Amino acid sequence: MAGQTDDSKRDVTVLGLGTMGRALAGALLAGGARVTVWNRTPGREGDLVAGGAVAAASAAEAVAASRTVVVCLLDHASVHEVLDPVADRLAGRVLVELTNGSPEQAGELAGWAGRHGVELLSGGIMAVPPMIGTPAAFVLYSGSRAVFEEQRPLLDLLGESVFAGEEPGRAALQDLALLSAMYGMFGGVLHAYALAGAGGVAAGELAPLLRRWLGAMSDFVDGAAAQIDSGDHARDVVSNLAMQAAAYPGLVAVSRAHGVDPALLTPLGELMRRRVDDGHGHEDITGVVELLRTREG
Ligand code: FVH
Repeated sequence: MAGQTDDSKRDVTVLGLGTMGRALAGALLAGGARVTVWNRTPGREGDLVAGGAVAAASAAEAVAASRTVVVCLLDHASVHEVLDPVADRLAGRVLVELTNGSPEQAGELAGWAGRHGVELLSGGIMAVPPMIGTPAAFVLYSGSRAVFEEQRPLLDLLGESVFAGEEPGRAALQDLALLSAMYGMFGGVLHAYALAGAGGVAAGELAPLLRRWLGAMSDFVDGAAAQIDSGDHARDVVSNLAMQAAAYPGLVAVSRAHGVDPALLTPLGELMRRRVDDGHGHEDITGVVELLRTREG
């Protein structure tokens, strides 16, 4: 990166102007970057151009405009569809890939980038579009630490930049782990609203209680990490699994009795019961993680 000027670090191209791509481009513009944008379907760049962005006529033109190229498209296949034809132009530039994907896809793209002389940072956006550019947003990156540090002033315009490691798939792995937890929470919240609603309690009435309860229970995250990393699920147990497994069928039965499908609850209940049956009732619920591992990690 020798010879780079501060100005050249603030030239950035955004490929893909979906809901997220537009938010990314908007935050970069707001942060003072010179932004070039391109989208497969024209017409999505209007407000960005009004805000100072340059609309490129083609992906090739867009890539040529900046040393840093951010790509945020629907999926891995669309990334290759857009980038393969412009690989030669990307050589010597930094590609910041923010499309959702798997660790394996990130690894594949890292190989592709290496063969084409492209510096790759693979990112995982931990934000929804309105959060981009606010302190609530953070983005995970993997790739070369030197490239990450060089790009950081630009990346920080999107949200807090968190370096996940040099292994290409690491950001994607952490992103998907965080999304798994998010969907578990979404499932729990939806079940809670369905059950409360079946008994005549409106979601809006339950909401402040739910927010308070989930906030208090978020301490589980750190305690569970200590138990899981030590492999000692009997350490610092507050509510043992046998007790929880005994109470859990009540949630399922009451749901059924109120006409609410317990589909989102039953898998965890079955795992808890198996773990108790295997002799781990004195431990914490974190021992369930041992049943989720289908091969040695
Ligand atoms: N939006 C969100 O809440 C989440 C937050 C976390 C990160 N995700 C991931 O971000 C990627 C983009 O998501 P998005 O919300 O911008 O998605 P869309 O609004 O549907 O825009 C999709 C863009 O992809 C373009 N595109 C699709 N297929 C192709 C293709 N074959 N060739 C070129 N471009 C393609 C599409 O273009 P167009 O349909 O307007 O022509 C949009 O620009 C995604 O990975 C999320 O998982 C978002």
